[in-house]
Amino acid sequence: MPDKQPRIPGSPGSATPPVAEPTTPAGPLPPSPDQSGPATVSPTGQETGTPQDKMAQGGKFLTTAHGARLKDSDHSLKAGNRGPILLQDHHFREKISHFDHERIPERVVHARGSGAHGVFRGYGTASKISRAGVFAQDKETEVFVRFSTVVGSRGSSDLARDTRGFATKFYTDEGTWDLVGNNIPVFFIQDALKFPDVVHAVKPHPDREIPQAQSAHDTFWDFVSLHTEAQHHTMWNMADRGIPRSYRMMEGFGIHTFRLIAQDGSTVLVKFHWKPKLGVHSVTWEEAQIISGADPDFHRRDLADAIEAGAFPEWELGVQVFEDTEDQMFAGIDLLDPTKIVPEELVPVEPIGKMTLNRNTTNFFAETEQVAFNPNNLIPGIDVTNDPLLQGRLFSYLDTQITRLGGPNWNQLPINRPHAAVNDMLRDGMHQTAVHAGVAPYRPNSLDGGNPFETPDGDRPFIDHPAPVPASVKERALPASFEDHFSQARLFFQSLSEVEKEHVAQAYTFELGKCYEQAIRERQLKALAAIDPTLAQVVADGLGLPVPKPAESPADVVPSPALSQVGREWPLDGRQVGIVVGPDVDAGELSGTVTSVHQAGLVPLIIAPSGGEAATRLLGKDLVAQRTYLTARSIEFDAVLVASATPPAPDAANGLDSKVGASTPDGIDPRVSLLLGEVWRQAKAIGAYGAGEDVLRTTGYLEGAGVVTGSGAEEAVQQLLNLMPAHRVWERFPTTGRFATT
Ligand code: HDE
Repeated sequence: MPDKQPRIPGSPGSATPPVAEPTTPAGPLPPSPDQSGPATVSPTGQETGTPQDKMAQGGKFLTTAHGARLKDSDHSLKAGNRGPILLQDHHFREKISHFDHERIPERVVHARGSGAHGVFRGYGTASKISRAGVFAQDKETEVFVRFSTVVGSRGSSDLARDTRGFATKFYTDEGTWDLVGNNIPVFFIQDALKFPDVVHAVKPHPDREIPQAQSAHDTFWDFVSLHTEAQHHTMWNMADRGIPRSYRMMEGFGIHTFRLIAQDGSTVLVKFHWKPKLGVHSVTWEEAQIISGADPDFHRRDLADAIEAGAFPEWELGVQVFEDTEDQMFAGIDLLDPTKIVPEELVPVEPIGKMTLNRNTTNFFAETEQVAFNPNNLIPGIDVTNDPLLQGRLFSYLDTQITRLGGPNWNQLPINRPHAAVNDMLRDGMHQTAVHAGVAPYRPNSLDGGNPFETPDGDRPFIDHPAPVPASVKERALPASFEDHFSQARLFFQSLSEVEKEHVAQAYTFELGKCYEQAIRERQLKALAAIDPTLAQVVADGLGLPVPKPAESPADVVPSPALSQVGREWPLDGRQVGIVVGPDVDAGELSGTVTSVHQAGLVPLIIAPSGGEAATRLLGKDLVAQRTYLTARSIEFDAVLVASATPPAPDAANGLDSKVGASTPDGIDPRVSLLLGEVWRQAKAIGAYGAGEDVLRTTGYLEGAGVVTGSGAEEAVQQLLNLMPAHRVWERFPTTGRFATT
């Protein structure tokens, strides 16, 4: 890699490979500098002092799993070179048998995910309401975060319209705390007993196992239109929140109300919020669809690349704090109902710490796949409430890991090991890796000196808070306050900008249009009419159906502007700028452009007619073409800058590049024309300088909103950077006026 250009993340391995197969035996290469494995603690949380690079494979030579060196791994042991394989070929049997068992069951939900290591630093602001040490001022705690989609299987696309998981493991010195949340602050259901129902409904149909990773099908809409407590969550899914731009640009929510306990035993109720430094942003539906074909690993790549580039993703953890009253209500909102939010305008989110993700995983399976979260993992100072959804989760997670991770000792997998000393009396079981000492794993005992002892109050035990349980009867019922299924769906919709409302209407129309059964569409339209008659009307028009009359008029709601993504400006860390160049590009000027983009904290990606030595001849030895007209696609760029003329390259002639449509303006490579058309529709900033301006003129984009030019490269880059903090050129999105006054 030439050294003038910043290193572009994503290269495999930590060293550049030679063309010829290496012949000198050497030890394993170190991981890339951005990577790290789990902390080197023992299965029971003792620091081992083992250096990270001594944790995995060692030695120069290929061995069996038992360490015997092998001479030949290309040929099985046979009775003569034309004969059958011999049963005694241990290397063959071991290699094939292990391979046969490489897969473990994927998660029932949240199978597709991506993780990273980081650190959480407390601000100290929560210390007065919680005794948890993790919140203490400047206290640093290691974390591991796994983001996920809910519905799809492990290999599904990152950009399915779906809720995203946002699960954080805090390895605190008082035990592990798991905050297992989502990017949407409400859930589909109110009672955990309904979880298998909603999941069975959204998963592919059981007969044909289609569609994969989608909610646009009959069983999903059948369920949510009947079980209308799902309508609020569904509204968020149909909004742009269902297709995030990046994991780095998502909020996270604990959803349930939790209880914090202070040093003096006093309590408050809280809702947890993660606020991303980069703001909340989404892709367009067109982008989501292109991504699912062109780069299904889009979110996974974005997270890893950003960390490798040093653009460390950051979130502030905040809490909405409520008095721990007997009725657990706030302003008429039942705090135990997980389908309700409390608008931030009513109760602001108070920041209590910051999380920075700064290390990529070394091994996806060992870390991201084997990590096991559990809402039961609580620490002194943080406790649960009686939210009926949370109560059910307290059973499910421990149970699911036993199947998924093959036994009861999943806590001992390196990524799940606590960083606090463990002295439990759990023994034996499948895959036991701790070598427990002593003879008396029972209490009381005298043979092991009475160890381990129960913790006295002064030594920070976890105390189940003695919350009063109201006098009651056993019944299968929810409080009456849980019966309002529509007013907050309306509140959310009414809080969106006009463009965002158009997107919601489009999403409903698309999803319901994909259902085969008209009865299901009609039933869902009824629910929409109860939420927002204008939305119901627009969707009904789109479906060619009459709009139902609501049984009663929709509730009066006060919008919460904090729920909209439009109208603010955000930092640009790690955003990608595509710089399109043609055969006449001025390499000196281009070098300055690349440097300016990089110095602003963004990732410049040069898109040249071709790569390799041809690109070196064009760009000089200091610059590299990271993309070619053939490989580039609009979805990976947050903005595009055209730096020269872009005449057709030979590999597009006669329809050779199949992504190109038939017609293109004269003198422009059809791939460049396609790229500009897509970024235009996606409302991204577009810039040009020099002969690049003619490219925009010829393609018809020069005069449009959010299109900037400069007398020189420097000015063009600056103007482009000025546009980008708003995330999109919002005025470029078409609106119909249908939602102008609703
Ligand atoms: Fe989960 N959920 N869930 N869930 N959930 C799982 O646990 C479950 C719920 C969430 O990256 C499973 O280890 C029930 C709400 C995330 O590994 C399983 C109910 C919220 C993840 C399970 C819920 C979540 C899971 C599957 C209804 C947001 C992925 C594999 C009571 C607050 C964690 C596993 C990761 C995973 C059960 C509802 C978030 C089956 C029964 C509400 C982020 O145990």
